Amino acid sequence: MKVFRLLLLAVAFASLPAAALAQGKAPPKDALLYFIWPQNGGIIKGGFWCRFGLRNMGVTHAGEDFPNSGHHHLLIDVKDPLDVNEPIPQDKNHLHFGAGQTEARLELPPGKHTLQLVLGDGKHYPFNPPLVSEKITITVK
Ligand SMILES: [Cu+2]
Repeated sequence: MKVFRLLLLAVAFASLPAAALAQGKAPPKDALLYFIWPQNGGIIKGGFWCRFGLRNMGVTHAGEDFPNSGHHHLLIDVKDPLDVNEPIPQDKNHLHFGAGQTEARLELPPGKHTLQLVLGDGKHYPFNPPLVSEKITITVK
């Protein structure tokens, strides 16, 4: 009887590591993150409003942990791949919209720029697999 009980314990512990290591939450399969504006290849004069689109998930504030929701992040001219095991960096190339904003006024220097949206959870981690928009290129005149 004792042997049987030990065996049960071993099974219970064996199933723990996978759950403990899971970092990002999976987004719903039909979730879609996209730019409403600007569009890929767009030519823009001066400052502009960048508008974020999200389908089949909700927008919340940073720090909030509701299921199937997160806040927007805008990656400007970022070439490094996204690490789903690390929070999204916070600097002039990685903008966080932790108040639940769905648009931002941008003033970028003239030239070509890439923009990409990433949805992050309440702790600023990307989902896993990451929910990202198409990376678009715009030209600022
Ligand atoms: Cu964030």
